[in-house]
Amino acid sequence: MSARDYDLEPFWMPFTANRQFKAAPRIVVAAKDMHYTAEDGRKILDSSAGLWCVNAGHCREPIVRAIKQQAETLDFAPSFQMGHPGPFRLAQSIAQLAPADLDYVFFANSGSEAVDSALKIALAYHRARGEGQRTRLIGRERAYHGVGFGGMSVGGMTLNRKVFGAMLPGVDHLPHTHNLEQMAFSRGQPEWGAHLADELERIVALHDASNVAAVIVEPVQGSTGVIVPPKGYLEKLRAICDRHGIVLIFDEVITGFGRLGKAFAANYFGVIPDLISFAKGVTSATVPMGGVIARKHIYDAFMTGPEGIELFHGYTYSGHPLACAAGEATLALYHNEGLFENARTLSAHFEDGAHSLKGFPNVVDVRNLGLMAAIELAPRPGKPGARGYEALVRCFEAGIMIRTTGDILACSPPLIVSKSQVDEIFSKIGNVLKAIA
Ligand code: PXG
Repeated sequence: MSARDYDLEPFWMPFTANRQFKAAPRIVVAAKDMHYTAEDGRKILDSSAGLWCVNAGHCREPIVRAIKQQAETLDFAPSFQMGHPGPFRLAQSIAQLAPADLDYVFFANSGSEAVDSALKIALAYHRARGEGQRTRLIGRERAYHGVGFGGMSVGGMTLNRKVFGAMLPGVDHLPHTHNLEQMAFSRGQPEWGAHLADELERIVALHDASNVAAVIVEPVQGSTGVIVPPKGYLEKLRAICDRHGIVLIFDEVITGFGRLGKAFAANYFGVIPDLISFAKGVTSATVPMGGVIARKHIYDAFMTGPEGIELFHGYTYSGHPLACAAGEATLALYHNEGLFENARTLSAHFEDGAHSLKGFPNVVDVRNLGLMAAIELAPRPGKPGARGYEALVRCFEAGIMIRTTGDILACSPPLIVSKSQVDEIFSKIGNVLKAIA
């Protein structure tokens, strides 16, 4: 192991067992294409695209060049009462990728900010139309929408909420759709579960639709372990929202920019929300960026009001020049290299690879869509998460980076992944599963 010229101690790590990690750290010091380099020089195959975000692969030359050039030319420009070309250009490219009618783009700097922006836009939209009493928000169990107070409130991962107080008032949660008895080892969308969308009707009836502002869902739930929507489920949510004038938000922070082989999950499923939150893949994670894409009727509702500032919301770094330069170069690279198509083409092989782990020790489910897959392990009695964590550590030792949530192992490789790298991912995970009790 290389000698470190820094201390591990003062850094308070996010979402990490600090004491456990610092006792046996896994530090990466460089990355290129599909691989990280660990501090001892070992190459680690990145099967999780970092945290579901490095969709173009690591340190890609055109993106690096664009960021360098931008840093030398215009480091920062205020985005309040001023502009620079970056966000105008990038918004146009994003709107072209999004389904028709999703034409207006607001920029933030992370997925959490994107989600809170989307929730605020939904509330302000109703207010602008004279329906300001529509304030209730509906999320879903097991959802991850980031860590802001809005995203946490509509989110549904218990440990992310448990110690942070009362959160936003007026929030309900749909049931999650994960049910091992009904859908274990489904390939792609499960047949069972569309009826769970009817719960939305029940919640709306309870409060009366006139009080409900928005429903937010991840089209495929990522963080909680790749929960794929049952066939017909998203269509039902869309129909119920239409029936009651409720804004439907797809949180596409993970599913956006090619993860399912199309630009957005909305394109993939053919279900068109009113707002999309995005982040991660927009810059392939090279510079932090997030945002919201709005349908025309939402934007128009703001623009037909009285003269003046239409949306009292924004960030110092909204449309930051470096993020915009990175975003433009990233979208060009996705296009030039056909990376969404690559994801689409490879997804059947990826599905076969993931499902080849059926029957391995402790595997209770395998599920997948596009280039997302999860392998769920039975927990060790009385020690939830221990088996998953050991799998993560052993995979890293075997030269592959995976992501775990509890005892669920998740894979979501960069979209440049090759067939043989897909094979390597699942054979290494298989070897680890055979080795751990
Ligand atoms: N929405 C969704 C759907 C996400 O997946 C966020 C919002 C928040 O994004 P920021 O940029 O504020 O982190 C996310 C983030 C994991 C993992 O391993 C997932 C995320 C972030 C970190 C780890 O599951 N998703």
